[in-house]
Amino acid sequence: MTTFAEIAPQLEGQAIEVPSWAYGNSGTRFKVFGTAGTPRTVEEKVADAAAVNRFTGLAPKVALHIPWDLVDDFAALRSYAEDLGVELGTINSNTFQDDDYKFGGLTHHDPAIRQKAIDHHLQCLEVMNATGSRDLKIWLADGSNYPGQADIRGRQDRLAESLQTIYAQLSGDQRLVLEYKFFEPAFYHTDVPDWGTALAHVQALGDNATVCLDTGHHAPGTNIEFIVAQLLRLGKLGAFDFNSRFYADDDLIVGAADPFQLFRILFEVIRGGGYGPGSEVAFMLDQCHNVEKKIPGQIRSVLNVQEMTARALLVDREALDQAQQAGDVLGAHEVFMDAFYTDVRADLAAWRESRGLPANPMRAYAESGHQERIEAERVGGTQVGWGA
Ligand code: LRH
Ligand code: MN
Ligand code: MN
Repeated sequence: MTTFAEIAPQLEGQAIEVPSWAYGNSGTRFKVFGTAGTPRTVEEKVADAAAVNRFTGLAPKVALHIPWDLVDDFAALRSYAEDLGVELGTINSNTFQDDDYKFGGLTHHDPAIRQKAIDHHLQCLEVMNATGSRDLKIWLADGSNYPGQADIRGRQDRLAESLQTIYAQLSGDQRLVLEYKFFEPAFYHTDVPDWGTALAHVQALGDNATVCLDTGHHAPGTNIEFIVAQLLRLGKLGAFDFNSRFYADDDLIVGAADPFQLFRILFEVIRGGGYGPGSEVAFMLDQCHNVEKKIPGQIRSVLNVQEMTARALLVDREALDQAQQAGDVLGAHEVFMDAFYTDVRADLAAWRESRGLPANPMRAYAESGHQERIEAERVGGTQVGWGA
């Protein structure tokens, strides 16, 4: 049996990037509920991310979405973030909210619109140069609603060309990370619907292009940990967008819907060398908090990832290997489940305290008065939101 004390050193340095858009208002196509204390500026979003890091020690970077987080001076935003103890992380492009992209962006049949989408990505690269970000994350809403509406094959060819043009402009250790999603907003076909398509494109680009796996972007029943194992095996798992889902792309708190799935994913990450020093996999959250408070929602999320990481590290790999080699099906399963069922909360609390962090970050935040302060301070101005 592996003990918590044995795995504790491996929890050191765990970093989960938080998305700026988690702090803004969001909702469904039915309603966006405003929340007291919601940021009015990009700086206030960064400040909220910094609060999550202060209470947990787990979130040293905040991802930005362009143009939602467009500011005049990214170098200034960078030093503002650094003064608060966080860095600016992944830059996410956005070609899904401009009328010109009604029929696609990087895949569009009209070269002028395609060029506009390419230029947007080149602008994102400039932002990255100023923020010091490593990753350009591309998710495309491109697709079609009706059979016959679009030339599926032609769109793949144009996508490959557009990505090539963007990739050619990466500098230093910058990476292009391509995210897939099986449907929505397009309902018949999506141009990057699955990990196979994403992999085909990034493999054609080169070493600095990898795949982003958003846990909410799969059909029900998909074995996501298998995809993790395969992409790691091929050296092509670049990033996670963590969240959880009951039905579609729900963007709920990671680990809330299916903690066991999160455990299985993290086990494969660890098994495949995607965790710890030397790993290049970016752990990111991609979530919205529609009805709950946003900062505690993010604190809960990073703690869920930490908790399941600890449990996945607890799998007795030697015993598992022996049982597997012996063909001991139920023995192997038991080793796996023993780790999953181990409650690590008390150990984690003590571990946090030994590092000068609150034993219970959720309670510490609730008792800190921080929420009341931002609710009182942030009156006037316009609250930012998904799309603002
Ligand atoms: C698309 C997606 C993608 C976007 C984000 C806001 O569903 O997961 O990562 O950038 O949501
Ligand atoms: Mn995502
Ligand atoms: Mn999504």
